[in-house]
Amino acid sequence: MTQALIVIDVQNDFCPGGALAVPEGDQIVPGINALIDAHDTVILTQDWHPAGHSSFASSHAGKAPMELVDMPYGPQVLWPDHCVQGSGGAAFHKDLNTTRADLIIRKGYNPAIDSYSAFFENDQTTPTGLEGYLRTRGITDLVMVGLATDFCVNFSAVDAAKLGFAVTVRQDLCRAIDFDGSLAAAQAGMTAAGVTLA
Ligand code: VGL
Ligand code: ZN
Repeated sequence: MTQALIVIDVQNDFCPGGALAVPEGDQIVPGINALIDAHDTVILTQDWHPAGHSSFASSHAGKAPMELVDMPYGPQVLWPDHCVQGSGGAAFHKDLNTTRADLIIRKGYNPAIDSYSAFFENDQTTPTGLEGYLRTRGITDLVMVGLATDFCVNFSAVDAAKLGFAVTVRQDLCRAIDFDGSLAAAQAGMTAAGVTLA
């Protein structure tokens, strides 16, 4: 078995005080650092949007954060401006140990398409390249932790399972936005996709 740890979006904007703060988002950092020490292969993801991104409510006249819009690729939740490329909010939490990361994969850089998943943009078609990276390195098993359980962790875990990777989500090292039942739906969806929730 060749295993990688994937640390999803542990960035300032998803921590308390950030633009899209996930409750207790910062509390998972010490546990994630311990897990990083225990893994040979560590990959970090970073939500990385250009200013004016189409997932920002501020880009849609008359729309507020958490409202839905119809995009060409389907319904999209609108968010507060967050993780703008190069901003302090897009930086990793200051206590996250980023030193041992083999790869930092950025996502959400396409102005017209959001990307919750580390594997495919929200059109569920455009690849980020992570699948090829993992396969060419012979990695078969993935452990996922980070933010937010019900969005980027969920979409990454389900896509990875669909691609044939063996996926475990360490829920104790994730925190959720939990908006309108999204956490329960995500847990059901991950389980149905064959993801192990630990
Ligand atoms: C995320 C909403 C928007 C996440 C990213 O990391 O879960 N959620 N962008
Ligand atoms: Zn985002």
